[in-house]
Amino acid sequence: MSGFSTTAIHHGYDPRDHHGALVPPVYQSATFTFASAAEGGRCFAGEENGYIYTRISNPTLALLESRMAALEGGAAAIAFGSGMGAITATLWTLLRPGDEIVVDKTVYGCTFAFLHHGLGQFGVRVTHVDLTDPVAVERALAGKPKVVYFESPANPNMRLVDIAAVTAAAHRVGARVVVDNTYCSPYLQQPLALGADVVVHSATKYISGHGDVTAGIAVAADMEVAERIRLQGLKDMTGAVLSPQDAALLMRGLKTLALRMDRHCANAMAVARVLQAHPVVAEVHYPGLESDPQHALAKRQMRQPGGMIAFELRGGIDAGMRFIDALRMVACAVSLGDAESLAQHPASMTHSTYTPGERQAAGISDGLIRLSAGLEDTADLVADIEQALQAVQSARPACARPELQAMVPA
Ligand code: 7XF
Repeated sequence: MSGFSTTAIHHGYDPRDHHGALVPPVYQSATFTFASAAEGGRCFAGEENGYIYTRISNPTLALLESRMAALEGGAAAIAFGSGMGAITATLWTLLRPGDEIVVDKTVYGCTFAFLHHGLGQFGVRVTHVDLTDPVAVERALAGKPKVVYFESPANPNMRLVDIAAVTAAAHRVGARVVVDNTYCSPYLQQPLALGADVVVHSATKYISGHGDVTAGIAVAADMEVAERIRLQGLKDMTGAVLSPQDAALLMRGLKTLALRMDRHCANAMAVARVLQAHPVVAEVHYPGLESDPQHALAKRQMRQPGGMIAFELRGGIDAGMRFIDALRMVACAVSLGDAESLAQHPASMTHSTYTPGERQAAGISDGLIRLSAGLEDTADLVADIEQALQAVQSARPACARPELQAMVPA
C-alpha cells in the first residue's frame, strides 16, 4: 500500500498505456463510439464494459474517481460538477418519501436549504440533532432514520462530531451515515475508516486547492451504493456531471494536497494563537488549541486540526465587519481551501439561507467570522490579522489602560 501522496500522484495510471504521456490525457469527449449497434446495446444493458456518454462516465473522470476512492479508502467514487451536486445526488438516491434523515444541528447554508426546500418538499422528514450529545443521538435514532448526515468540522462554527461513535450508534438502527469531509480532505480525516458509509466533498475547496474549479465528489464504502448514486443520483436525478477539463485540474490539485494541507494547518494554528491572545477577541473555535473543548476528539480522528478557524470579537457583528474591512492581504470572499487566505461573515453570507432563529438553533452567532488560512508565508498572514485586530481595537471606546480594553462591554 503506497503512502498518501504517492497514491494521489500515481494511482491508476501507467504512461506506457498513453504514448508515454506523463500527465494523463484529457478525454474531452461527450460521447463514445461503438464498434457495432449490437455492442452499443450490450454496453447500455450493462453486459459489456465500455464508455457510453460522459454524464455516466468518462476515462478522465474515472481516473480521478479511482484516486479519490483510494485516498478515502472507499469501493468507488463519483465525480460531480459541484459539492451540492454530490450531496443532492447522494441523498436523492438514499431517501424515499416517508423516510427520515437525522442531520447535525450545524451544516453549510445550501445543504441546509436543500434539506428544507428540496428534500422536505418531497416527503422526507428532516430532524436536526446535536450530534455531539450522545443522549440526543440515541433519542433521535429511536425513530429509525434511514440516513444520518453531518460535517466534521462543521461549517462555519467548527463543531466536531465523533464519527466512530455516531456511526456505530446509527448502524445499530440500520441507518446509513453520510459525512461531508470538505473541511478536512482525505489527508486529514478518513470517515470511511471510522465506519461511515458515504463521504461527500465540495472538491471546489482543498481538493482543487486553487480556487479555479467548482466540483464535488462522493465516495462510497460499498460498490452497490456507489453504482446507485451514479446511475440514479448523477445520471437521472441531477445530471450534475463534472467536465473532463475540471477533472484534470482536480488531479493536478491532488498531487500537492498533502503539502498544501500541512501549510494550511500550520498557518491556521499560528493565526489561532494570535487570535486567542488578543484582547478584542472574545472566542476562538479551532480544535488545534489545547483549550478547545474538542481538542482530544480532534487528536483522535484528524491527522491535524485543519485550515479553518471561526472566531468572535468583543463588539459582535460591528467589530467583525470592521475586522474584515481592515484586512489588507486576506480577501473578503466565501469559499475556502484556496492558496489565498479568505475571510467572510457566515450570518450574512454562507449561512444567510437560515432564518435568524434557525441560525441561533444551529449555534451560528451573528458575530461569527470565518477564516480560511491560505498558503501565504505565516509571518505575512499573521501580520495582516494583527493589524486588522489593531484597527478594531483602535476603533473601540477610548480606554486609558490598554489591558482594560477587554473589559469594555460589547
Ligand atoms: O457546491 P459547492 O462546491 O459550492 O459545495 C457545497 C459545499 C458543501 N459542503 C461544504 C462543507 C461546503 O462548505 C460547501 C460550499 N461552501 C462554500 C463556503 O462555505 O464558503 C460555498 C460558498 S457560498
